[in-house]
Amino acid sequence: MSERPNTGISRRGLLGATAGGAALAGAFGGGRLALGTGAGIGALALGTSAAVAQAASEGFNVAPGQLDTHYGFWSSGQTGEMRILGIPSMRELMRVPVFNRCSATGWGETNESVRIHQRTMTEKTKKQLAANGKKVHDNGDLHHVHMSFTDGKYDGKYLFMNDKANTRVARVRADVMKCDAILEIPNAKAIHGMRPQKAPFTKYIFCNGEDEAPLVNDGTTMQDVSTYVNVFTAVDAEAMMPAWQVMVSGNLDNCDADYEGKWAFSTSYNSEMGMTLADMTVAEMDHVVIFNIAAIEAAVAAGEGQELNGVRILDGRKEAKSQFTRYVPIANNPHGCNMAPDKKHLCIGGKLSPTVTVLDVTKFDTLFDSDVDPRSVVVAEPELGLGPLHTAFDGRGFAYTSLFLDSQVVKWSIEDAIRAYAGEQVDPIKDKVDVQYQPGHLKTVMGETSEAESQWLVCLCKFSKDRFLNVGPLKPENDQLIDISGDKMVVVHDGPNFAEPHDAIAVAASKLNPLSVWNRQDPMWAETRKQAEADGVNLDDWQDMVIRDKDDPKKVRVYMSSQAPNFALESFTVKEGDEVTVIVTNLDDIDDLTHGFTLGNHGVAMEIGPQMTSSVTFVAANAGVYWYYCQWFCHALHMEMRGRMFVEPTGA
Ligand code: K7E
Ligand code: CUA
Ligand code: CA
Repeated sequence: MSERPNTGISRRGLLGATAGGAALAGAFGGGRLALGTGAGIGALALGTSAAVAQAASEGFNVAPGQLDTHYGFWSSGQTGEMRILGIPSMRELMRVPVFNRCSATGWGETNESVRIHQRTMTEKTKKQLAANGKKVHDNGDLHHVHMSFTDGKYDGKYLFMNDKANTRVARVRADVMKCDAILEIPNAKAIHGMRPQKAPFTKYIFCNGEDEAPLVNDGTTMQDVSTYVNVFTAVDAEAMMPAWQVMVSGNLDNCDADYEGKWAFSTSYNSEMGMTLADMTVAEMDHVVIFNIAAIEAAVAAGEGQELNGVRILDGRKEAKSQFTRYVPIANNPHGCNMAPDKKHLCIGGKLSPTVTVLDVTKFDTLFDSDVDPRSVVVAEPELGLGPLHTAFDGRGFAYTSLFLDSQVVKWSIEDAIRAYAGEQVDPIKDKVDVQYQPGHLKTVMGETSEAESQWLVCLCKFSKDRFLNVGPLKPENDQLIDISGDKMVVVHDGPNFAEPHDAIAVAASKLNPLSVWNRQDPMWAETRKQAEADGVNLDDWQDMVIRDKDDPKKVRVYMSSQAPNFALESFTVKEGDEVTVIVTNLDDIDDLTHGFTLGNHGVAMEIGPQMTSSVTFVAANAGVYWYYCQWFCHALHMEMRGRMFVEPTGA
């Protein structure tokens, strides 16, 4: 299908020999049905229990009381949260709500979290939500989590993540592991691929818009596909605001950035700008877009392009022939986009093609300097197996590619692939291992940084099939831990996971040092603090106050501190129809002493960590007595940590 050297037809050569794109897509989708017949079950490479025992002795089995060596940060797909796992134990350590509504912590309901949700919300979104009686979106589709970088290494400061469902990007502070910013990105649609700039530091978050739409999406040209565009966005990582945007030809899937801070690159599976599956797979070749950051920044500074919804947007489409972009043809419908820790090689997963295309990023300057063949930057294109999606890297020059259709991970040598492409007789494939089943992303520890390690690979499988007890029609996914320290890969652990982690990163524990107790001055509740000051309330001291707003007598603010096992207020009284804000400060200042506030029959619950202030606003619609209680077990008398809200009938 491309001009790559023919490395011989194997059973994995099937796709390369098929002509029709739609037929390929059919084969791809149908692959899961064929699964049961031996893609994995009979062929377990795991067979030698000696190998497993050896791996265990090398430390995958983290004993009770022992700590993991690495943090794993997992996406959760349509659940909308970020998860923290320990590696190598694969124990789930924490869930961090981001785009979802969280029953335990009140995320999406507390005033502090609603402010974060609404900070950059567009008027259109506000209108959409209000029409449905909502304050915030309470779903998200979080595919990718990545940490901020300094000089190509994780700096332990932030984690960034995308929401494909509602076109957003969020940031989690690594000091408290809480979301502190959500950005709704204007002009683009469906943020999918998302990566921080690796060097010299994470100035930008690069965000791919996956879905095409008219740039001014007001319904006037929606039937005219020629007015549709796709938009690439650079977000200012510190301000969490859009910095600039570039219109591109084709859609955008996954992205990554280089180790010099010069380029970003994105795969496109729909260079055709097709609206149907058949249309999206018709072309022999799609492409990777290369973004020239210096050229874009210069044009933005010079005021080129247009300003739309507060963002400067440049035209980087093919026909514009700008210095902002170059398009390198890649076999039909590529997916993964992974920069190797050697700082030189970019690997593009072929998906419908059984190949991974290796590009030399140090040659990208030549694409912008002259009219060379864009394929001249391709230095290897090994045929690896069926359905290559994503590639991970260790610190020894090996790459690991997930083969969705083959349900395997293939280990290969980048250097040998380059030699083979140049005509030498060398097989770049070093090992294959069966995984259960149909892997998407896979990650080595520290593998997307210049400090890649060579011990563990986590493979996130889309199907668990027969690996766990049957829990009904909805099955867990299966995240497998693979020991990659030896010549042969060994699967050492199955980790069931709920819908639906796409991607994960693994970070050495030494890179992080989260707080155990909040700083009382934390900006998370700065607005709440301002209101308290206006009300004459000292949030840092014992508070037991009920204040009725002078200007709006329907509004009541209830301030109460908490200290195990007491709320400062054993009861408070409001009137039917009042808009009540309850503000709770946890004055306990020791490790792991979280309180909560749950108000019976009001849909109200929130977390109040040590030294934290949280608040929630609701309307007391019905007269009567309602108990509130602490839902976080905090003390021998935790059950007794409760009080009453009296709601007086109107007119009382
Ligand atoms: Cu990173 Cu799942 Cu969104 Cu590939 S994507 S699998
Ligand atoms: Cu405080 Cu339970
Ligand atoms: Ca295509």
